[in-house]
Amino acid sequence: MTATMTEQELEQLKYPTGRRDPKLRAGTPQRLAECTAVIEAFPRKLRAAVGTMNDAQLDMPYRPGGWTVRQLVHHIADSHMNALIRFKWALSEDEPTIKAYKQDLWAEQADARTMPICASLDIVSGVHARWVVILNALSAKDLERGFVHPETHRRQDLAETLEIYTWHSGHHLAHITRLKEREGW
Ligand code: NI
Repeated sequence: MTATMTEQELEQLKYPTGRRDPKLRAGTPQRLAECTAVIEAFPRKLRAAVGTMNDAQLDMPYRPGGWTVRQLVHHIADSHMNALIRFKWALSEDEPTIKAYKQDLWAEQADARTMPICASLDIVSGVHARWVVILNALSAKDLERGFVHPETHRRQDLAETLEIYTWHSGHHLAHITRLKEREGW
């Protein structure tokens, strides 16, 4: 697969659910409910996807040159912890400037490369449980609250942010489930 991989095959491995549509905003009550359902179901789906994998399988890159499944699971915890904090900042302060983090360097640190995934599965479960309670309490006005990115200086509201993490959940879950399909695990 590696030697003859086309651009299109690599794109498919990198973006198994497609690239994120940057125009999407969870701005209607129906879409908010759909995204909340994805956020709520995700920890269970992630556990189901990785629950059958042994250590050798967890240390396999999900694509050539990509993170291992272990790094992916720890990355999801890193990313969604930051996401919950961004929601809480935006809901408690006026247009706060958030703290960016270097996700590639976080994924290279010892915890992400070597630790059993159970700690991060528990983080994801806890973070998503709290996130869902917040999402269920959001008003239309709350969804328009936002934060500012320190590097791009771009303002991002919570309706857009929720779409990003709805996509992000399915994106990484598909990395794992597609790898298992390809490997026949
Ligand atoms: Ni990611």
